[in-house]
Amino acid sequence: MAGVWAQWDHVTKVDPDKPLHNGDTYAGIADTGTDAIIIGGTTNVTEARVQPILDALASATIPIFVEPTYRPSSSHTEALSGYLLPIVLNASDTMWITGAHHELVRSSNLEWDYVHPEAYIVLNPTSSVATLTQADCDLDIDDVVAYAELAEQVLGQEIVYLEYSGTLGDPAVVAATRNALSSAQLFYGGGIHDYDSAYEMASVADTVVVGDVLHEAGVEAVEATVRGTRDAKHES
Ligand code: 1GP
Repeated sequence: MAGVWAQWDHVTKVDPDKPLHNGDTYAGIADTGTDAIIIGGTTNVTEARVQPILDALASATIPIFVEPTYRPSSSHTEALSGYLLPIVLNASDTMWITGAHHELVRSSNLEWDYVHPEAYIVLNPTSSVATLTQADCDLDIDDVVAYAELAEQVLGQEIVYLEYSGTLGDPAVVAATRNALSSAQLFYGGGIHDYDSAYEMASVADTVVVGDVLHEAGVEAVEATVRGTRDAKHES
């Protein structure tokens, strides 16, 4: 059975370490038309920071997932659909390939039906995720495509995530990566900030993820990215 993410064209990532834009509410994010919310970030995705956000989203009807950097005490609740566990394929620090995950499995009691891996390929060398994971971002298009094929065909990953966090990526790389996948869902994240950038990336990825635009420009700007995504999908 395909994962729920097969239905997602547009995802909004909420970083619990960053404030919302002036006057925005968490509940307002669910009204933008985005298909799902992921609560995640490079640092401080702790239960203490995540729980108030889940509480504020209690009436949301879209799926809400967490990329935890903590040991969750429960697998899912009414407000929480489950956990997405990033595996950074091009990390040089193995902590981010199996290390943190091993510790999580050893020390928690998760229900596996609610836990899904995401195969990240980190591509912006100046991003904090690249620094933390010591990602090798010196990759040409064939390298990226090979990581994606490795993810799907060897490691059995259902989500491949091109992570350009903080900068708009190369649409040719995204398109080539999607062409190389057979059924895995290609997530693209990085630098989407308006209608046009969303349209461009939604034309070449299965799912686009917006993050900074929420915190820096607010829910109306997120709505513009939803419109760009919808238009791109209608035309494809
Ligand atoms: C970050 O991929 C997401 O994990 C989105 O990136 O913050 O650059 O939108 P931005």
